[in-house]
Amino acid sequence: MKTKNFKGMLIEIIGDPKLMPGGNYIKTGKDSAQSTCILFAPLGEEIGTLAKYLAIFQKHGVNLSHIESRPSTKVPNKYEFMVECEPSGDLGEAVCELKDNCEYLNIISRDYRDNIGTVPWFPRRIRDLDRFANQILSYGSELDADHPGFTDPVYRARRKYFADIAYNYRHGQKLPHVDYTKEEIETWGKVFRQLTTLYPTHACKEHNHVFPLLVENCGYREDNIPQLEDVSNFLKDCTGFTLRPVAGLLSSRDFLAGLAFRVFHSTQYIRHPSKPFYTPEPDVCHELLGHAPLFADPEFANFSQQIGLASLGAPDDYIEKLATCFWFTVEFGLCRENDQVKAYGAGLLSSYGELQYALEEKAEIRPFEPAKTALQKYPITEYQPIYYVAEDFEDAKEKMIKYAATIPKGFSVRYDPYTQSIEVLDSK
Ligand code: HBI
Ligand code: NLE
Ligand code: FE
Repeated sequence: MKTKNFKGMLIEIIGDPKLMPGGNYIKTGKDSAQSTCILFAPLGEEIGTLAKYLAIFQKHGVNLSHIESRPSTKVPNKYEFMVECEPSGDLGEAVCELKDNCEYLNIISRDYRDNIGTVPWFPRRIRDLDRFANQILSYGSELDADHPGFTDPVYRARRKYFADIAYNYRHGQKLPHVDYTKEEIETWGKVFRQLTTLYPTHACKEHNHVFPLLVENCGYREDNIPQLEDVSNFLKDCTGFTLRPVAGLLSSRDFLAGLAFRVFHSTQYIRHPSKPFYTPEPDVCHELLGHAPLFADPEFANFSQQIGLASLGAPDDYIEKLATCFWFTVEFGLCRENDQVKAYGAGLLSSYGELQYALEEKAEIRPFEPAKTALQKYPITEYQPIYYVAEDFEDAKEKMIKYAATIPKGFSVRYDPYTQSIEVLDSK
């Protein structure tokens, strides 16, 4: 969406990276609603010119809350900088001066005031998802000091390797094939062996139905980490869902938008071997053992896509509500099966520790009711104190559709699977 901003300069607002609440490993930054993010590439060949650019912000009194340099996606062999600016000083002047001294510059606005009266940008065609690659909130190799892999140089190098492949992936390419190391396969093996002892009693029937098919078709085994490509092809045959590698954490807006296209952004690295049974971060165990089986279920696929469609162009506060609904369903949902409660949330199905805990009846359990569930706060680095129970996926989907109708948008959207694009219908 093109819009005027910063003293009439034409800029492009690309989404609104909103973050998950709280957390240790997963960076949340400052109040993202108030900060503005700028991406720019230095002029010429020199690298290490960051100081020169930082002086421009200093001159205009702009405080920065985050500074990052990374390979440019636009120009090969070039670096770009990403900075997050607090609302301070004369940002307009700083941007003008920067623009004159840059190869390119993009403003990714995170300021509500810039979006008044406009609809946040959203992808219309499946290739538009390529835009998210350079809007990662934290690159998959930037580990926080409390991450179990923080002081492990081998692990960090692997995380960089995985982040780089995902960063360079574009729609239509073959999904990158990875040779996992012996240690990585051992970690997967531990997770796989323990979880598969619980699935028959703890996982929902849909998960238990699909799992043997993944064993048969996609190389799900204790001694093999399946390839995203094989799993993606399998899902495509079942429900049209596909996987796409992702270099790090996406904003809720971007992550949910993928679901509108039946695209699931998947990490490919594996958790650190010291914490096999619970990690707050998504990893290949979480994506392939937790998420993938359910995306093969038609009702669950419909439900997930509905959350995605509801998110397109939704205001920020509703993105947060939808992300919360996603959290308590797709990530940590429980469902009723006869007179029992089973797990269908991927965060449970990929954590041996939390899967046991969630069904021990120590945590509080409430019925899934989007309008209420959407307001619940939750921790992201420890077991959930509250879980929500769905009757079944169809019921959850109907409820989501009703809830989505309450989101203030001046338009509605429909997905056209033939063209893999979103049709926008102007009046509701
Ligand atoms: N980004 N890469 C990635 N993986 C996720 O699982 C993920 C994300 N961003 C947000 C998110 N999950 C959700 O918890 C909601 O905010 C949508
Ligand atoms: N806690 C989950 C696990 O250990 O597999 C991952 C959750 C990702 C949101
Ligand atoms: Fe997940």
